[in-house]
Amino acid sequence: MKISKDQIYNTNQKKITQHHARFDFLANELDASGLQVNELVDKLVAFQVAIPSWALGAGGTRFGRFSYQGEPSSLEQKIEDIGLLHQLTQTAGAVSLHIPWDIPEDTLAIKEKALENRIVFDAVNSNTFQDQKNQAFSYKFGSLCNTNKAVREQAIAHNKEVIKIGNDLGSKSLTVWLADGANFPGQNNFQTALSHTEDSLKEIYKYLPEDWKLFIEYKPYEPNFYSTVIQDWGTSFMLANACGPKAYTLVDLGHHLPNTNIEQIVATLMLKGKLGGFHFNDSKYGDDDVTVGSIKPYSLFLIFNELVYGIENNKQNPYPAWMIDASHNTKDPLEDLMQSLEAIQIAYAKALLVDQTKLKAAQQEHDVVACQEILHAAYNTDVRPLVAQARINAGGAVTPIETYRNLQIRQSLIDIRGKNSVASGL
Ligand code: LRH
Ligand code: MN
Repeated sequence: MKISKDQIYNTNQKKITQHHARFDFLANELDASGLQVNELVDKLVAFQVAIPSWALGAGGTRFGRFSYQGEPSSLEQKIEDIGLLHQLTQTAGAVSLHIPWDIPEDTLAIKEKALENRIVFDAVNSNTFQDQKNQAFSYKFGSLCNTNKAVREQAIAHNKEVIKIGNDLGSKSLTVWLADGANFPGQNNFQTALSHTEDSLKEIYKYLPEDWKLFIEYKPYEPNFYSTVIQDWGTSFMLANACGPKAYTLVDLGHHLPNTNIEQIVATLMLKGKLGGFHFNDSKYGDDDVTVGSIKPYSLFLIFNELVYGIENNKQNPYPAWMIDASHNTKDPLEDLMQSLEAIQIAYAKALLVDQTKLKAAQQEHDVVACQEILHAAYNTDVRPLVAQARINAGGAVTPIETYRNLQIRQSLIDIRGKNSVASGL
């Protein structure tokens, strides 16, 4: 299913006058404070976020899953849905696949489909946190950390298989997240588990193509509830350094204990050249995987403030990979993803407004009040006209969700796919 340029143009026409009024007002404000508005808009146009292939249907919890009608039931249909998101938002130009949930049956056909939808393949994700049918050894007691060598070798082999699949598709990075850990004190020897994990990751690292990256994702708990081998940024950072220059830490915003200062972790990793990328989402309690910016938008702004500073000052850190990792329990998955994409663009745009030179000077002077005033001046600027202008310049919708609803896209997907089509994934 595709949306025609005319459909987007016609729905935009109803909004364009109001948009121009808002944009001109903001542009004059920003111009007056010496900012290059066109440069800001170009940066937003260039900012592309990868959509997780496992989050295009309804998500669920152990207490239940309420399916969403018209879900994509094949990888082709998932790429089509990401194509729809990209047509409307112009900022969803990539997909992050999860293997084996999304093994391409026909690699060439999938590459063709992606090209047609202007979608590139970002990081591929391995999965050694679930047992597949006719799998020789279970991952119940861990994968890369398992005391049983045969289990570790099976998990290493799976990661090599995922690299091969990704390489055929044109992906350039592998994300490893391990559920490995323990539910009870005494269940695991921490040192043995960590050493096995390090040695196993080094085996996988050796298999990485020259121009690839390895992203090591950390998480404090779930599904294990006493200990997780790669529990925090420090452990991931240590393992990335142990593997080598192509290994980096991946920051999933939901993988932090309450009140963790994530923006400081981001600054530290960028200074050390080891920030590989993000899984954007939001949360109030645990790994809730809810809509980006829906719970802690100021924290997201502070993270982007460190990212903008780091991209400018830490040339030792490669350009990070931007990915969403969310689960949609009560919203239309596509509307939820459009809200997340908007929140990411808004946080980035506000961070681009921070006067870093003035901030540095105020920090030098220990003018604590001025430091906050400078951040809040940016944060309290309504940048939505900038983000909308970036979409318009790239051929997208002024208001993606409204356009999606006006064009009754969900109903069209249901008409094509039926009410009971289910997407693979979480
Ligand atoms: C683990 C995680 C990881 C994925 C999974 C779908 O919580 O964030 O990134 O593999 O979600
Ligand atoms: Mn994640």
